[in-house]
Amino acid sequence: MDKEDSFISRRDFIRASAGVGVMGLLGCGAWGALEYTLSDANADRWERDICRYCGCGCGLLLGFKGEELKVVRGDPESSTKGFICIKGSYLPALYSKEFTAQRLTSPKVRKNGVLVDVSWDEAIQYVAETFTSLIKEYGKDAVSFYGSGQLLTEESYTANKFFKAGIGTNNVDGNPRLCMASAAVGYTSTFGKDEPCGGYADLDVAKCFFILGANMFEAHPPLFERILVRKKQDPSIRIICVDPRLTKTAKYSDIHLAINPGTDMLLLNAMLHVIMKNKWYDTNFINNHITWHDGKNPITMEDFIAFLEDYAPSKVEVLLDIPASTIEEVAWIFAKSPATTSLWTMGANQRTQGTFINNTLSSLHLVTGQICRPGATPLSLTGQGNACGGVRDTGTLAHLLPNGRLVANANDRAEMEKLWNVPAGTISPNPGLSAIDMFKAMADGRIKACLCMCTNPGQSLPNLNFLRKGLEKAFLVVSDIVETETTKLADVILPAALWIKRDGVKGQTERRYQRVRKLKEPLAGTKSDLDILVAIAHAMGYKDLITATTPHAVWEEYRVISATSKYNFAGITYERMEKEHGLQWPCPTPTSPGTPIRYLAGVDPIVPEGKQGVYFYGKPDGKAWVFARPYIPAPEQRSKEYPFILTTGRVIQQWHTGTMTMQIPELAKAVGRSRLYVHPVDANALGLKTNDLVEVSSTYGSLRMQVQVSDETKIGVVFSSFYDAQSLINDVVTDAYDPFSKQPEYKITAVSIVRV
Ligand SMILES: Nc1nc2c(c(=O)[nH]1)N[C@H]1C(S)=C(S)[C@@H](COP(=O)(O)OP(=O)(O)OC[C@H]3O[C@@H](n4cnc5c(=O)[nH]c(N)nc54)[C@H](O)[C@@H]3O)O[C@H]1N2
Ligand SMILES: Nc1nc2c(c(=O)[nH]1)N[C@H]1C(S)=C(S)[C@@H](COP(=O)(O)OP(=O)(O)OC[C@H]3O[C@@H](n4cnc5c(=O)[nH]c(N)nc54)[C@H](O)[C@@H]3O)O[C@H]1N2
Ligand code: SF4
Ligand SMILES: [Mo]
Repeated sequence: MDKEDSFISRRDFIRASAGVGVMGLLGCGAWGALEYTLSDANADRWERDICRYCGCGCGLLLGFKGEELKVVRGDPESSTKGFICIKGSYLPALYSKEFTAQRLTSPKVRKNGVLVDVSWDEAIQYVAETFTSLIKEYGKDAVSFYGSGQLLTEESYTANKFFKAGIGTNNVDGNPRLCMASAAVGYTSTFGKDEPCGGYADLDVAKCFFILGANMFEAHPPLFERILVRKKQDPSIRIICVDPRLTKTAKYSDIHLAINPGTDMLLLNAMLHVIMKNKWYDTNFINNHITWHDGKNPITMEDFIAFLEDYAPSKVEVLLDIPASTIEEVAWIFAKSPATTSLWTMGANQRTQGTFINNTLSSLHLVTGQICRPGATPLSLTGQGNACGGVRDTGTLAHLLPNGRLVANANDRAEMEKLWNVPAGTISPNPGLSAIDMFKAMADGRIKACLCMCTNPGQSLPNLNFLRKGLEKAFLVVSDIVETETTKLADVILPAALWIKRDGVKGQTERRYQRVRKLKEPLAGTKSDLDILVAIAHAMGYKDLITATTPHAVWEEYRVISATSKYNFAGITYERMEKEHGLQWPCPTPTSPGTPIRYLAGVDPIVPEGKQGVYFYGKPDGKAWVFARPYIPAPEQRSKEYPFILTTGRVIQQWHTGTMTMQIPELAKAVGRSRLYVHPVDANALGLKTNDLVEVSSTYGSLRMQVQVSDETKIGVVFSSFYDAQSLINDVVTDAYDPFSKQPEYKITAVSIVRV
C-alpha cells in the first residue's frame, strides 16, 4: 500500500493546513504534515525510533541536526508502514526551549508543607527509609506501586520484581487497569491467555471492519487511515462503527450504529441470535474449537441458543435504539464477509460490562470461524504505547506475575520464586489491590505509601473528589517530567528522563516488541525511571535481588523468564528488534520469525507438535470458550435529577491529561479548553448556546465548563474530554467498575446540566 493513495491528497492537505486547527480536523490525514515540514527540514542524520505516545506504536524516522531533533516522519519499513499522526509529528517540541523550561530538574521533598529542592541522594534515602519504616510498623501491604503503560518494559518488570519478590506485596497496579483490564480478562477467560491472535497485517486483508467503542480517527489515526486507504481501493469493504456519538470515525464508516450508551451487550447478543437462528455459523469450527459455557459450567449449543432467545432483534431494538433490520444486516455482514476484523477500545473496556463485551466479541468471531485466518480476527486496540508489553505481559498488575502467570496459582508463584532466586513463600498468595481499590485504601489509611511512576492519577482517576483524598493522605512519591495535578499532592517528586533519553522495549497491540533507543543524553538533574527504581530498591537493601541495573541486562533476564511460558520470546534480542523492525512473540529461538497469527499450527511455535490447524493451547482441551453473557444495565441511569448521560474520551491533538500536548502551542491552540458537547435538540430545550457556561453535576461532584453545541453527540448524551487540568471532568465521573476486570466505567455517568 502506498501513502500517496491516502484518502486526503497532499495537495488538499497543504491547502487546508493554513491553521493547525484545520490540520486537527483532517486528523488522520496528518501524515501529510510530515511531508510538508520535511521539505524545509534540514536534518543531517536520520535515526529509527518508536513514538512516545500511543498503542499504535508507530515506527518513526527522527531527523537530527547535530544533537537537535528537527523533524519526525513515519518509517515506511515499520509495521505501521509510515503512517503517523499529528502528535507524532510534533514530538520535536518536547525538546524545545519552551518545553524544557517547564521540566522538573531537581528532586523535591515536602518539608513543613512546602516542596523544596534536595539532592538525589537525599531524596532516594528519604523514600527508602520511609517505606522501610512504614513496612516495619504496618506490614508489607501498607505500601504500593502505581505504574503506567507508558513506562518501558524493563522499568515495569523491575518495579514488579522489586515489590512482589522483594518487599513481598502484590499491591502493584497501574493505569492499564483504567484502560486494558477488560481486554486482558476478556482474552484470558475466552482463550486461556491474554493478548490477541492477530495483528496489523490483518488490516490489509480484512473485508469487514467491525469497530466498537473506538474512535480510531482521533485515537488510532494511522490504523484508521490504513483502513480508509484500502476502502478507497476496494469499495466492497464494509466499515461498521458502533458508537453513541457521530464521531469522525462514524462519519467515515458505511454503517453507524448510534446505540444508547451501555447497551452493547444487547447488540452483540442480538447479532449472535441472528447468526445462530439463520445458521450463519461455521459448524466445522464450532465442532472442533469451541466449548460453550455459562460462566460457571459447560453448557450445550442448544442451551446457548435458548439463552439468546431474549435477545431477538425485535425484543432489543427499542432499548438499543437500532432497528431490528439493521441488526440483522450487520450480523449478516459480520458472519458472511470473507474476513472480518473487530477493533475495539474504551467504549467497550471502560464499562461495568467490559469483560462480558470482550468475551462476546470474541464469541462472534469463534462461532462464525472469523478467527486465526488472515484478516479475520478480534483485535483489541491498545491504548498506551507499552500497556501490552510493559504491563500486561510483565504482569505488573495486582493479580499477575510475568508472562501470563497468576498470583493466585501456587505453581506459578513457585516457578517465579525459583526464577527470581528468592526463598519459597516470598511471593504473597493474595492478589493485591487494583487501581480504584488501591486509592480507596490510601484514603481510608490501609495503604500508607505509594510510588507512582509515569502517570497522573490526580487528573485521570474517576471520582476524583473522593479518590484525591487517597493521594493527599498517603506518603506519595511521584516520578514525572513536569508538574501535574499529582505532583501537587506529592511528598517526594523525582524528575524523570523523557522518551529517547533512555533505552528499552515497548510492546503494543499486535504482540510486537520494538526498541526505543537512547538518542539523547538526559536533561541535567533527571534520571531514567529504571535508574530511579534501582536506586530505591538498593537503598532498601534489595541489591541481591535487583542485580540487572541497565535496560539491556534487565531484558536479558526477562527473556529467560519468558522461555518457560506460553509467551516465549527468548529469541527476541535488542539486536534483532532493531534489525527486523520489532518482532511478534511467541518467538522462542534466535531464528524464529515471530508469530503473525497465534494459535495456528505451522505459524505459532507454541502449538504442540502433532496438532494441525487452530489449537487454543491456553485452555487444557485446546478449545476456546464461548460464554453466554447476559446484558446488565449500567449502574448509572438517567433520572429526573440527572437526565443526561455523560461520556468522556479523546481528541486527536491531546494526550490524556495534557501535561505534554497542552504545552505544545500548536496542539493546545488547535483544541483550546475542553468543552461539554451538547446535542442541538438538548441545547434548545435548555436554552443553551455554544460558549455558555454550565454547571455539570452528578452524585459524585460538579464542575463548571463551557458548552459546545454539536450534532456529534446523541440526544440525551453529553461528551467531554479529560485533557484540561482547569476543568477536571473526573470530579463528576463514576468509579463504578467491572466486577471481573475492575476497570472503571468512565463512559457512563448520569449528570445534570444547569446554566450559570
Ligand atoms: N489522541 C489521542 N489518542 C490516544 C490517546 C489520547 O489520549 N489521545 N490515548 C490512548 C489510550 S491510552 C487509549 S485507552 C485509547 C482510547 O481510544 P478510544 O477508546 O478510541 O477513545 P475514547 O474517546 O476514550 O472512546 C472511544 C469511544 O467510545 C464511545 N462510547 C462511549 N460510550 C459507549 C458505549 O456505551 N458503547 C460504545 N460502543 N461506545 C461508547 C465514545 O463515544 C468514544 O467515541 O486512545 C489512545 N490514543
Ligand atoms: N474521564 C476519563 N478519564 C480517563 C479516561 C477516559 O477515557 N475518560 N481514560 C483512562 C485511560 S484509558 C488512561 S490510559 C489514563 C491515562 O492517565 P494518565 O496515565 O494519568 O495520563 P497521562 O497524561 O498519560 O500521564 C502520564 C504522566 O507521565 C508523565 N511522563 C511523561 N513521560 C514520562 C517519563 O518518561 N517518565 C515519567 N516518570 N513520567 C513521564 C507525564 O508528564 C504525565 O504526567 O486515563 C484514564 N482516565
Ligand atoms: S498514532 Fe500514536 S504512536 Fe502513532 S504517531 Fe500518533 S501518537 Fe504516536
Ligand atoms: Mo488508556
